Amino acid sequence: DFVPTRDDKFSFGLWTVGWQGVDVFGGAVRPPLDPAEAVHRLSDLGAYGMTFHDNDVFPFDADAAEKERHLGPLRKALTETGLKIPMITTNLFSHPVFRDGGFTNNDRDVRRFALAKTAENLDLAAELGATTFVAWGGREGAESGAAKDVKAALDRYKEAFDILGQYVLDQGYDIRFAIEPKPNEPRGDILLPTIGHALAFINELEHPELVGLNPEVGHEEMAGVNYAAGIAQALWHGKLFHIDLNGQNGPRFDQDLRFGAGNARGAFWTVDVVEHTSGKAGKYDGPRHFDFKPPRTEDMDGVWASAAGCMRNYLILQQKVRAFRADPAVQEALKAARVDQLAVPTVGEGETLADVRAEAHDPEAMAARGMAFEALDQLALDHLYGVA
Ligand code: GLT
Ligand code: MN
Ligand code: MN
Ligand code: MN
Repeated sequence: DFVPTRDDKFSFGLWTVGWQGVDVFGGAVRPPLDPAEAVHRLSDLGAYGMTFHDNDVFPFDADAAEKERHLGPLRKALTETGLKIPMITTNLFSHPVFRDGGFTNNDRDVRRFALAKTAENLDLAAELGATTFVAWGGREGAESGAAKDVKAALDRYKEAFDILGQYVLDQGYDIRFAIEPKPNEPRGDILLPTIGHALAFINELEHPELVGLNPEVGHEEMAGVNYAAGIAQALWHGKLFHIDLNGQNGPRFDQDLRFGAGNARGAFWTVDVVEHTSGKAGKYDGPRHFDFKPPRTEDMDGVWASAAGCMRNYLILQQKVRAFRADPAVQEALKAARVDQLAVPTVGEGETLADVRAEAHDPEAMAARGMAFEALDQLALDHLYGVA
């Protein structure tokens, strides 16, 4: 049981299992991970895809020949295993040149360099068959007030997506962009800090249809908001292009725990939304992508145990949410909670607001009815805690 297969569509960032444990307080605790080995290990564990930043695979200053020296073995491993590259992203945050960000850097030269670096990586994405291009703007932001003219920065952010979107169209690439919000870390305040900010921003773009979201569990929880509700809204807008699954314990530094660790109840509802939302919102059918950091306590065995744990926890929760939805007691409790009524338009077909106003309303009678949500939620917890 709980053995992942390719059909589960699990994918991992190369930078997750490849994280050497470098943090602000200490250096590497693990050796570098060869991308080709990562492909084989992830494939053996049951993943279907791996994702990466340009500089996870080849160095920042690599020329064409050096890039190919690094890409060759990766391509070979992909062919050997059948593992996919569903998503690629650009590192616009590690090199000192990006100290003030890429697309919104105050320094125009840096912005032009960031655009060129990203376009080059789009070519690679198209070549490797990636259809999603994540844009995490971790360095786009500021620590202080006057340093960043937020309105001008948003002009430049829009300019970048407009130009890159046009490039994708001109090249005929089958690629869509997915913005990944985050409230802070590494910058004091990051632009497009939450799902909501990013959704509103996308409406201002020249090609909004090309741009959606890659929400991360931990990033939304750092902002104190509900991830499952956030991705449900992104789905409702047709903008859930990709997801970063991991674990977090409330508003604190970005923990990037393995999926299912941290806020377990939040993880239950996350899987419920990913697996079951229907109606106007439709269903998410993209990769179940894990963006976690195996804790610095672990050696490489611990890294693979942590990666396997992400998938195992997803499958455990998938079984639990399915059992929850199928449980007759739950279906009864959903009715008692009038969840089905919410799917019915408030004003019926052929009716007008005037009909509603003309109707006799009895707010005291309505007010007397409890919502029966606690009994329903207890059934959910019974399923989550394994006693249903
Ligand atoms: C970085 C960040 C992640 C993003 C990655 C994509 S890089 O590790 O912390 O949340 O998803 O750029
Ligand atoms: Mn994170
Ligand atoms: Mn991260
Ligand atoms: Mn992420």
